[in-house]
Amino acid sequence: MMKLYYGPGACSFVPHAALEVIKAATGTDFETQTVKLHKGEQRTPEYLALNPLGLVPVLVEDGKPLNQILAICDYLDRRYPQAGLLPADPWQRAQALSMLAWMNNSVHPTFTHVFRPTNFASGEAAQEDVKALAVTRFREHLERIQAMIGHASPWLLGDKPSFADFYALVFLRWGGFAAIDPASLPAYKAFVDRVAALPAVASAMAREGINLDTYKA
Ligand SMILES: N[C@@H](CCC(=O)N[C@@H](CS)C(=O)NCC(=O)O)C(=O)O
Repeated sequence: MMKLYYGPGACSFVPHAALEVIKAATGTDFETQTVKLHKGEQRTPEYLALNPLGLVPVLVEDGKPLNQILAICDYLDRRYPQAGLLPADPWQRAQALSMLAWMNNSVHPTFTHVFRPTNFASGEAAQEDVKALAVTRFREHLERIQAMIGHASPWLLGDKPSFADFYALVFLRWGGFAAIDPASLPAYKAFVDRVAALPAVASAMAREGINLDTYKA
């Protein structure tokens, strides 16, 4: 049985929600293992054997680990095409991967600068500066996603909810932690409410023990 290692509220939510979609579409069950990032569980020798970078997610299939969200998304789609997680048409599929690559290699690392400024500057003032600029850049990314949502039909990758929608939910939640008020991105917020109401997404959120209410004024 496939097993996903995830951190509650982390980017691992993207494959987690996808596994729930696959389960609903095909009956394929999966196991999960929580990795408490704040407790450093991603740096134990056992975990580093699965992912030497000490990051979630890891998908284990037949006892073998697969790292990196994009690779996991591609694998899940090819293994369970019935779930319709990525478009079948080659051009549409490449466009979908383009959006996911941008989310994974640009939007996501911008937030890493907000969350862990100590990784990017040594002095306290410099860290505050890194964080403040990263919040500005992150907000710009959220506005780009809001513009993409304006063209969603009805989901970001087309007629079926998928990875990009789940990533969009994760990013808006993270924005709340960075004091970005979701009410200031109303179309984005309405979209995420719609994503969160999907039964597969609601199941993954319940298992992770997370909600959308991360913003504190
Ligand atoms: N590019 C990686 C990014 C993974 C990543 O950044 N994971 C974060 C959580 S969102 C993590 O595990 N952080 C733990 C840490 O920094 O110690 C992927 O796609 O899997």
